[in-house]
Amino acid sequence: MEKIILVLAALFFAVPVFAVSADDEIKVDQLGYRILDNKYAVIAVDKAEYFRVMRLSDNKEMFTGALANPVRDEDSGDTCFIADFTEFNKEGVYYIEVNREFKSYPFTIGNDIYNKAFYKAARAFYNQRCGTKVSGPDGFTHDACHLNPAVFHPSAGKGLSGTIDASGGWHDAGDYGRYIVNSGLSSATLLYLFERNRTKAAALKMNFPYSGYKFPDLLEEIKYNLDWMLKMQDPNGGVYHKVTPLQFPGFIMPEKDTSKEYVYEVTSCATGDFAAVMAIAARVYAPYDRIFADSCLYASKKAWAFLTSNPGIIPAGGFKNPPDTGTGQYADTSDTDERFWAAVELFNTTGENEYEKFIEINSANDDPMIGKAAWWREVKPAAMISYCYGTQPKKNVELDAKIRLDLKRHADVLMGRIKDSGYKMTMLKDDYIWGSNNILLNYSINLIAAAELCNDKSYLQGAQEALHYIFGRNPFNMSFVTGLGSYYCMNIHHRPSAADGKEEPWPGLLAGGPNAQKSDKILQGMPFDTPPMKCYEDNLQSYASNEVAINWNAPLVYVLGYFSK
Ligand code: G3I
Ligand code: 9MR
Ligand code: ZN
Repeated sequence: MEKIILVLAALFFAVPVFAVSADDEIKVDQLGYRILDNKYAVIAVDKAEYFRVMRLSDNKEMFTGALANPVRDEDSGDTCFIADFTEFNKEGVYYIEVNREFKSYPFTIGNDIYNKAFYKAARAFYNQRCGTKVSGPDGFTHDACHLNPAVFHPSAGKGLSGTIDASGGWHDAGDYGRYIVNSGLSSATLLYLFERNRTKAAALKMNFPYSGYKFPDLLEEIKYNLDWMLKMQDPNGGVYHKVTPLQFPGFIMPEKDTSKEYVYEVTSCATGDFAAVMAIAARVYAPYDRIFADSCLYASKKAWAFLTSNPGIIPAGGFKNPPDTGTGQYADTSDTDERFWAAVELFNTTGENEYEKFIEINSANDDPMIGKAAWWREVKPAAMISYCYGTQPKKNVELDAKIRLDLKRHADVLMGRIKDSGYKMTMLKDDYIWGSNNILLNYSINLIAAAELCNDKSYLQGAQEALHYIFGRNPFNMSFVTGLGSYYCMNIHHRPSAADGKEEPWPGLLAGGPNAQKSDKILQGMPFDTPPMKCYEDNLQSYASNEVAINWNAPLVYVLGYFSK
């Protein structure tokens, strides 16, 4: 089935649009493939004999290969032939043709294919800024928003009354709420990229409409959110859970949203996440601003002190919205992983024995030490990896070795899943839940860590397969990132994209992806036997598969940054 996508040839010359046509049967990474890396396309047809790699400029055949032994991909229900053109490594722009009948979208073979995506996905954080006007060369803009003082919600606890300046930070997702828990892993993931890939991360330019700051652009952007997080710490060291209105606003621009905003109670999960992030920030910002770095460490230690004085989860049973509130919860019934993460990062930054002892006691029964992807509710995988990246001389070498051994075993399991899957995926059937694209990318973060910490570069090939899926090699033959690829999601559940009067969605935003839980009416309208990987619709109303969120863009930025040139 051929699909024709109209693409503006050039914005400046009003050149008539030209059409890029493709057949959905052939799925490729619409950004492309690096020169010496694995290169697979997926051909979802019942019968196919051979494929050809054709040069786009003149339709010249550049490579040809046989197609045999298709894989029945259970998670999509597709029969997948794999077109392997790995050995073809001539830079250029191509498309795949099958049986002289079907052809793919164009793609590039080159080592800088991720650079533009890295920039757009990182800049999406700037576009999510709250409390300030955002503008830029891409023409997407909103005025300053949510500047009124917030009031403490009555449920916030005794002694908390009046108003608080809770302005700033990043809008969480398609809504304008700001949530400490989700800010935690999101900010940390970006800080980890900087810490572990400093050269590339520090070289990223984000086109801010202002100058005079003293940090590399990515750190300038992250600091915008850290500054807001620091406002959310109570004098007792605990951290308030979120700042949102009572209910989600309509689909209006942020500056039009005059909803009264409430700050909600201190929670131990938020406090643990906060302590971890601020400890990471303390070491990453130290070379640029010692005073800011020290303030982060002070705040982290204060949060840790609050946690040690309150050993049980706060509130009991974990956060729940009060009856009058319908915004996001980021509800979690366990805070042990957040406490563990705080200890790891405080140890990585200070080397102090108190944290090392906590780490040893609270990992003694973990077996395996790592076997899943990190996500906002389960941060321990990120903590385990961070412990191994840590460089403190008093680190427990046996614990470090045990984590690395289990990380390698986990990576081998992921590589086995890729090998057996038609779409070369690390995902389990049960991973197709709300924000599944984020889980996929966090598996890739684990594979990158295994390559570096277990000294086996073969895992990097596996880590990249997630990017090929995200950018088009999926059942929808569509890029899940706005503004990237020939054909990408257009109707994301994102208030500025829906309210700004433009057809184009705000760029660089990753849609949550297939969600077999079918947690919205659009997904519930799908046939009951829809395979997990197909429980997605590019529909504004499908917030459970087509929203965007900072904790989904963060691992995208991390993996793109790692593989960019
Ligand atoms: O982890 C369990 C899994 O073990 C279980 O098998 C599966 C099926 O029951 O459920 C999994 O938990 C789900 C979790 O997402 C997985 O990510 C929960 O059921 C599901 O309710 C939860 O959804 C969260 C959603 O808010 C609703 O609470 C998403 O994680 C979270 O990303 C999303 O966050 C929203 C904010 O609240 C508001 N801002 C937008 C943002 C993105 O949609
Ligand atoms: O827009 C909201 C989105 O940010 C949340 O992730 C989602 C789930 O909490 O809820 C969305 O808001 C919808 C609400 O849940 C139901 N009424 C329609 C709202 C807008 O789609
Ligand atoms: Zn705002």
